Amino acid sequence: MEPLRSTLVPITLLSLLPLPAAAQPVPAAEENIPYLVTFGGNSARSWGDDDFCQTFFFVVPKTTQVALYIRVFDPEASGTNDEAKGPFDTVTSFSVYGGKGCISEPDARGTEPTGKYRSGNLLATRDFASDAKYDQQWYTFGPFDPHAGELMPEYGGYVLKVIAQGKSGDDGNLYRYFLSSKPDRNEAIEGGNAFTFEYSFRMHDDPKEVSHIYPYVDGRVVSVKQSNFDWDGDGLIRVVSVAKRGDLVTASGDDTWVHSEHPIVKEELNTSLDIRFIKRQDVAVKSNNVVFHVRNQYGELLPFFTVPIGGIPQYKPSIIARKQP
Ligand SMILES: [Ca+2]
Ligand SMILES: [Ca+2]
Ligand SMILES: [Ca+2]
Repeated sequence: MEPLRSTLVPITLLSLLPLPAAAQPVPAAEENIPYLVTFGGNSARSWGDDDFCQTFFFVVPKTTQVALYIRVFDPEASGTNDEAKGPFDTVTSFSVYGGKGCISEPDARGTEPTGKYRSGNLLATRDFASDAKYDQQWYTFGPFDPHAGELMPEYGGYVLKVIAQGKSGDDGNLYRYFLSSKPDRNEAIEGGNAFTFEYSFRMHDDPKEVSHIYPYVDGRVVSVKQSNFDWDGDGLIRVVSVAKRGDLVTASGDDTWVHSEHPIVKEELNTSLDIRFIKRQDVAVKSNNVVFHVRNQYGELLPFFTVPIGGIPQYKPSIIARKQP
C-alpha cells in the first residue's frame, strides 16, 4: 500500500496548502473566537459594540458548481448564550447581498454602516426577534447560485456579503456563520473562505484561552495602524508575524478606541499577521466584547480572512537578526 501523499509534502509547503474543510466555520477553529457579536440599535456602546452592525464577506471559488447556503447559528438574542440588558427585546436583521457593487462599492468596505453599505442585489433578508425557536439553532439562507456574488479575483472568486444589524433593543446578539453546500447541515464549500474588514467578537471567559485574527498584508503595505475598541484592559494584545515575535499593540479600556502603528518589513508582504488576544490572568474578565480593525498607510482596511492567506505565520528569528545593524 502506498504511503499517504500528505506525509511526503515538505513541511515548508504545508502552510500554502488549503486548510481542511473543517476550517470553514465563521469564526474558524484557528481563531478560537467563541462568537461574533452585534448589539441592538438602542444599546450602550460601553457594552462593547461601537456601531451595532457587522459585515462579513464570503468567498466562493469560480469553479464551484453547487448551490450555496449561508447558515446562521443562534440568530436571535435570547436564551443562554446571548447578553441580556433587562428583558430581551432586541431585533437583529441578517441580509445577504450579491451582484455588482456588493463589495466593490467603497462604502461596503468601510467600518461604519453609512452611505451605500447595503450595495449590490439583496438576495435574502430576515429579522430575528427574541424567538426561542432559533435559540441555539441554525437558520439557513439560500439556496444561492454559486455565481450570485460579485466576481473579485483579488479576493479569490465570487464574493457575497452578509450584514448583521441590530435594528432595535439593547441586548447583545451572539452568533456564528457557516458557508455550506447543504441546507440542513454544515458541509464546507471546497476552497471557500470568509473575511471582514472590522471584526466584532466575544472573548472567551476562561483566562487560558487565546483568540486570534489574521489580517492579510498585501504587497503595497509599508506600515499598519491597528485600532481596537472596548478591550476593557483584559490583558495583552500582541502581533506575531514572520518578522515579529509578539510586538505589543496599544490596548483599550472601557468604551474607547485606541490605535498604534507598526512598521511592516518586506518579508511580511503577502503574508498574514497573527493578532493574539491574551487575557489577563489575575482577574477573570467575563463577557468581553471587542472590535478591531487594521488600516495600511493609505488608510485602506486590511481584510481578516478566517482561513489566513498563506497560513498562520511562523516567526523566523533570522529576519529580525538581519534588521540589526
Ligand atoms: Ca433588553
Ligand atoms: Ca444569538
Ligand atoms: Ca468589552
